[in-house]
Amino acid sequence: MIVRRYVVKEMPEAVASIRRELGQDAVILSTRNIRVRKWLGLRSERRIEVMAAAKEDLAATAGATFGQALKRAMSESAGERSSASPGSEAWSQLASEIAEIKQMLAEARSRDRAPSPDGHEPLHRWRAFLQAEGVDAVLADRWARMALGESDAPRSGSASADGLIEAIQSDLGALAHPAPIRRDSRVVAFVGPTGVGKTTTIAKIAALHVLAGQRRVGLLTTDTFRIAAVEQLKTYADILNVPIAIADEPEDVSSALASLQSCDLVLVDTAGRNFLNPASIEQTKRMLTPIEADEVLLVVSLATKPTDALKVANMAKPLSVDKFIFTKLDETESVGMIPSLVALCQLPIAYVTTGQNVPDDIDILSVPDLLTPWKEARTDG
Ligand SMILES: Nc1nc2c(ncn2[C@@H]2O[C@H](COP(=O)(O)OP(=O)(O)OP(=O)(O)O)[C@@H](O)[C@H]2O)c(=O)[nH]1
Ligand SMILES: [Mg+2]
Repeated sequence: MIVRRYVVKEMPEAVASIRRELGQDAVILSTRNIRVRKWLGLRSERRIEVMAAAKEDLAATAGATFGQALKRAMSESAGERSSASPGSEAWSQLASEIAEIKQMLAEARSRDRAPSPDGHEPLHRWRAFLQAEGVDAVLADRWARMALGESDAPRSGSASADGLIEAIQSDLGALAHPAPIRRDSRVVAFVGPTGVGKTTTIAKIAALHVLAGQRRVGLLTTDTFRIAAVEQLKTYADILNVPIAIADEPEDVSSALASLQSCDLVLVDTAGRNFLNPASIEQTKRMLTPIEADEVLLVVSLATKPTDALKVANMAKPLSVDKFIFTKLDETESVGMIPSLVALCQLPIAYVTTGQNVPDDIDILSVPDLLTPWKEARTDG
C-alpha cells in the first residue's frame, strides 16, 4: 500500500501527478483546502491537499481503470455503494484496504512533530521560522511548543507571533527586561571580540551620561594593543570633556583608577581579541582582574553568526560577564539570536546599538521590544 499526499493549486494537477506516480489503479482518499505559508510564514497561498493511495492489485481486484477507481473511492467516501457487491471477496478486500488507509491517515494527521514537505503544520512552521531567525534548535522547539500551548511550561495558547513573543517573554522571566548600568555601579568594563563596537558604545554611553549631567564620567582604556586605539578613545574624551586614563599592564591599573577618583562612573575599554582563542580570553582576564569592575558587559555584534556568538559567550564565562550589549542591530534582519543568547547564557541585555552615530544610535530595550519585527509573521493556517 502506498499513500501519498499532494499539495496542488488545481485538481487536474493532482490527478496528473497521481496517475504518473501511483499508476492507473490509484484512489483519491480525501481532498481539502489548505493555506500554505511562503516566505517564512509571512505570506500564504490557497492550495488543495489531496491524499491518494495505490496498491498494485487494488484496481485489478476491483477490475477498475484509474477513472473508475477514482469514482469508486469518491462514492465510497460519500457512503454510496461501490460496483463490488457486499459479501464478495473484492468487497471485503476493498473494505479492509479503506480501513487500513483511514488508520494511516489518522496517524499521519496526529503526528504534527514530523515536518511536512510544505511545512504547513504550525509547530513545524514556528520551529523553522525561529531557527531561520537564528534561535538555537532546542529553544526553537521549546518556544514553538509553548506558543502553541503544547508544553509543560506556562501556556500562551496562541499560534500568532504575539503568542510566540509572549511565550518567550514568560520563559525568560526577569531576563526579558532591559538591564542598563546600575546606578550603584562605579567601574564598568566592556569586553568582546574585535571590531564589535566596544569603543563606540562606550562613547555613546559616556555622551548620554554627560548630556544627562547626573554622573561624572571617566574613561579608562587598557587597549594599547591596537595602534590608534588609545587615540580613538582620547578623541571621544576630548569631545565630551571627560578625563581619560591608560593602563598598559595589569600593574598600571590601580594608579590609572586612582587618577579617576573624582569620577562616579568609570567606563573601561579593553582590547578586542579573538574570543574563540582561550589565550586571548586569558589575556583579557589578566587586565580585567585588577580592575575589579562592578559590572562586566560582553559586547556582541548581531551581525555575527549565531553559533559563533554563542561560542564567544561561552568562552567569555571566565570573565564573569554580567550582561550583554548587542551591537549592529541595523546590520541584521534576524533578531532570533537575541532571546536565544539571553536564554542560553542566562544574561540580560544592558543596551542595544543601532548604528554608528554617537550618541544617538543606542537604546535600552526589552526582549519583546526587540522581537517586534516578528509581529508581521503569522503561521496559523
Ligand atoms: N552599523 C553599525 N556599526 C557600528 C555600530 N557600533 C559600532 N559600529 C562600527 O563598528 C566599527 C568598529 O567599532 P569600534 O567601536 O572601534 O569597535 P571595537 O569593538 O572597539 O573594536 P576593537 O577595539 O578593534 O576591538 C566602527 O566602524 C563603528 O562605527 C552599530 O551599532 N551599527
Ligand atoms: Mg575599541
